[in-house]
Amino acid sequence: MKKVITYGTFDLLHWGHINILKRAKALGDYLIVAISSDQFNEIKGKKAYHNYEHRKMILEAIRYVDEVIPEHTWDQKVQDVNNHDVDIFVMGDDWEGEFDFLKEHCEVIYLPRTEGISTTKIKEELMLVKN
Ligand code: C2G
Repeated sequence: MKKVITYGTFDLLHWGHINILKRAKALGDYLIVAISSDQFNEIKGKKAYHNYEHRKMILEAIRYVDEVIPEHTWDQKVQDVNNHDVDIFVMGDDWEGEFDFLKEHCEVIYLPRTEGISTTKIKEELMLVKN
């Protein structure tokens, strides 16, 4: 069984997120998503609209996702890959090269981001509507 893992906040879930989850799952048989905890989001300088529990619930409802685990730190990826017997690590190419250190543990694939959508874009456009 080929296992894939990807990481992210996945706030205000949108079709760009679904695109990468769909493509990540298509690379193997089992997809693990490590979703950023609220505390880790603070470290990333992100404030998610939905809290960790709700973002986890939403991701677990997606047909492409087989397992959701928490992401607490930048440097848990090697142990995640080893502990979960992961074969492929996938991220959007806005992270191109950032996680190449994982190449000695698993395959590392950066997939093109989906253009035209982002959580930030959603928030900004909703602000305009409100005002
Ligand atoms: N993504 C995408 N296309 C978009 C928006 C996001 O392909 N239009 C991808 C990102 O490249 C990332 C994933 O969706 O691979 C999740 O995006 P975020 O929730 O913004 O995750 P991020 O804050 O980049 O966290 O340790 C890694 C970090 O946790 C990544």
